Amino acid sequence: MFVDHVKVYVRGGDGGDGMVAFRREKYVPNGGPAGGDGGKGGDIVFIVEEGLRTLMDFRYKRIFKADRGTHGMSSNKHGAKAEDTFIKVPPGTVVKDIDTGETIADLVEHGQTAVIAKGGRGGRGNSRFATPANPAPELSEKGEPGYERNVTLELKVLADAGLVGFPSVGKSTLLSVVSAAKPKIAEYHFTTIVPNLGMVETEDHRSFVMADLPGLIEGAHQGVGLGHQFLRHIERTRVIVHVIDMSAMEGRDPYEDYVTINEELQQYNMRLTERPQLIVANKMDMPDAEENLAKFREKLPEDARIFPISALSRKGLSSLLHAIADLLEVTDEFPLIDEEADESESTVLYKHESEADGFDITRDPDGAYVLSGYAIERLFKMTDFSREDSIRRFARQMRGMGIDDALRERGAENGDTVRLLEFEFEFMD
Ligand SMILES: Nc1nc2c(ncn2[C@@H]2O[C@H](COP(=O)(O)OP(=O)(O)OP(=O)(O)O)[C@@H](O)[C@H]2O)c(=O)[nH]1
Ligand SMILES: [Mg+2]
Repeated sequence: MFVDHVKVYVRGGDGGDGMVAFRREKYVPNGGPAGGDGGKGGDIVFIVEEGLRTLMDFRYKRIFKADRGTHGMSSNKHGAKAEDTFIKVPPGTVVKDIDTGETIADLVEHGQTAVIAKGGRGGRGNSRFATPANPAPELSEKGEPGYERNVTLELKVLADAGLVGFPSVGKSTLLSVVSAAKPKIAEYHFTTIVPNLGMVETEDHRSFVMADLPGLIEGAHQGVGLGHQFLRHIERTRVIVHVIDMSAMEGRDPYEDYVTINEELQQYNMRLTERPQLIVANKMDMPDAEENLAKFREKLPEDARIFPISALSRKGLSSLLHAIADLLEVTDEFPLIDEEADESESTVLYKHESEADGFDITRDPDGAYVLSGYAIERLFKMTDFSREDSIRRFARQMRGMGIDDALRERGAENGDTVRLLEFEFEFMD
């Protein structure tokens, strides 16, 4: 089975915890704070590996977590940063955040990388919290939790020219005779289930990448046949090479084939029809082909560019390749069609970051106030509640975020229960 669309959960490593420690030196009874910071958690980084052609590897492994940073140590030793976790993806992988719908990365070139989930920063050790008023704080932060997100990976083949057409019209055969690619060829339909790429060189030494795409049939845009998962690949090709079986030996009319496929392209996405298209009349070695071609021509506009070939007997190929190369020279790259005006370098933007300062207050059936929100939960997870100083700092920060005021506004009074994640505390006015 060909996998070109998967959902994956990624999570950066947690930061290491900061340490509470004090210097212990001979003859110095109470040394200053000496707790080191925790190390940063590892990032989840996607990296393009040229040799990969599918997202098959993600079929069974869909959860990726990076390592956590080491905890801070005494004598102001900082914890080590965790190694980043690199995950290989094939060229043409588009990564989207499922929650925001935003495209995070468009990974094209070999070795290209994108941070998909950042590791959390290390918690600060108590040395960092020393002030003149509190020179020996019993206070350190826990590591920041790693960032997490659910993403989809979509594979969009990167090719200059894409072969489209009904099944068995000879797309793979054509690719096999103009490039070194060895796609599977057979007379049954849907022989090709994975797009194949081949490097084509014209006689005058111009080269381009040609993709042999799985056959399309009526209703493909709605998922019929191998469905529109393959139409997606066409989005990336600059020139469409529309292959038609002129022998009509399967009983279909070549002109109707032509119309049907173009309608599928258009229904899948209007903008596919903006792409320059060449028509290849294949199987011209067959008995009725000339006659069929003449009828076909009549129904098409005068200036339609039709290239009669026989992929099997290798006829008519060089003028076709020249024409494709010429067309590529005057055709720009197409941007990803479904991109929602997203040009920003947003490699690491998380949904919760945009709502970083917000928080929600709801009520449980028992009347307790329930606090939620990314920032407050993060703060909570980074607080070491076993220490007085840490608890006091947490209370200060909550006040700073406006949470106390908001609770009061909602009617909270002294002694009321407030819940946050799995913990409860009393509201104190
Ligand atoms: N006579 C003749 N047969 C051809 C020609 N090109 C391809 N064929 C035959 O047509 C059949 C289908 O060829 P493929 O190249 O597998 O067709 P395809 O378009 O890739 O088909 P799918 O992958 O199923 O979409 C095979 O039996 C080929 O040998 C040609 O120029 N002339
Ligand atoms: Mg094929």
